[in-house]
Formats: sequence, C-alpha cells, structure tokens
Amino acid sequence: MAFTEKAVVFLLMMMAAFHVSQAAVHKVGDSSGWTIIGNIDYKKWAATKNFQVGDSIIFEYNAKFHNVMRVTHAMYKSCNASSPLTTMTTGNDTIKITNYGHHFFLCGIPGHCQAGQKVDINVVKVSAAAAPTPTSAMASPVPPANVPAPSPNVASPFIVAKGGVGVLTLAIALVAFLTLSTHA
Ligand SMILES: *[C@@H]1O[C@H](CO)[C@@H](O)[C@H](O)[C@H]1NC(C)=O
Ligand SMILES: *[C@@H]1O[C@H](CO)[C@@H](O)[C@H](O)[C@H]1NC(C)=O
Ligand SMILES: [Cu+2]
Repeated sequence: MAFTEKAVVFLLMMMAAFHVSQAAVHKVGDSSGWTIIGNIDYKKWAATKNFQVGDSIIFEYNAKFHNVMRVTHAMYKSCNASSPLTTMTTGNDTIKITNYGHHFFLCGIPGHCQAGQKVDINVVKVSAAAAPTPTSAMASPVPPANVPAPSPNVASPFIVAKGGVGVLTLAIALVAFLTLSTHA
C-alpha cells in the first residue's frame, strides 16, 4: 500500500473516532418541523434517529398555533396536557439531552396531540444490545431534559465511556497505521 493510501485510511479512522463523540442536533419533523399539517408520523421520524446524551432536539413551529410540553409517559399516552413537566412556547425551542431513556413531548393545544403531534425521544446507551434500558424509565416521571441530570452516576459515566470509545478507536487507528507502515 502506498503511503498516501495509508494516510487516507488513517484519516478515515480518525474521522470515525471523532464522530463518536460529536453531539448531533435533531430537528423534530425535519423540514416539516412541529406541526399537525401533513400528518407527520413523529414516531417514524424518531425511529430513524440515533439519539445520544449531549445531542440537541429542536422544535420549530409557529408559536401562534403550537407549543411544546414535556410530559410523563402516562400523559403522553393519553394526550393529557393538564400538568406538563415543562412548557415551551418560543416557536424555536432547543432541548439538550442530558440523560438516557424516554423523553416525551406533545403539543398542548387542544386536539393536536390526538392528531399525532407528539414525540417520544428515546435515548439508548451506546451498548444498547448488551444493556437493556431499565423498565423504571418507562413508568416513572422523567426529569426535564434541560435540567442537568440530578445524580452524576447516571449521566457522567456515559460521557466518560463515550470519550473512552473515541480514544479507543483512535488507539486502534494508530496501531493499524503503524502496522501498515511496518509491513510496507
Ligand atoms: C391528567 O393528568 C392529571 C395529572 O396527572 C390528572 O390529575 C388528571 O386526572 C388527568 N386527566 C385525565 C383526563 O386523565
Ligand atoms: C432556531 O434556532 C437555531 C439555533 O438554536 C437557529 O440555528 C435557527 O436558525 C433558528 N430558526 C429560526 C426559524 O429562527
Ligand atoms: Cu400544535
């Protein structure tokens, strides 16, 4: 392998390593935003995303007609907007994900949630296959996403692990690069 090819391989591995620790911004409904027009399937939208702690969720909508309420699972299921955990009304609301599990949102305008304006942001651990999400996350009220996680033993190890994965990948890339170099 030519040196330039090895350099490219190394660069790609570096990019892969850094991608792991990069925070993403997810706009709910993509270009359609947060609306009841067009029967947007927010469940389908959420299913195509890979939500991670550190990512941001943006709700963009016309504040005259909609709002964003963070609610419990029970309230999400029954479209009950009577006592939301938090309410946002700017028309361009950003929520930073600070913990794992389900984060439920709905539009509190009467009839809108029933019409499908509700979304479940499920943040799974990186090693989701090995560690199933605790069932308590489904039943208990979730703390607001825009408030730092109350117990550091929930959020912090993840960030450490996340960084760890990046460093590990970087190390593997470096070893691969050195191996390629010596066998040239
Ligand atoms: C909506 O939720 C509130 C608070 O949990 C509860 O008191 C109320 O009975 C619920 N309303 C309906 C219609 O389920
Ligand atoms: C909403 O806010 C984001 C930054 O949080 C910004 O990039 C975007 O342009 C804003 N959109 C509108 C319609 O104001
Ligand atoms: Cu609405």
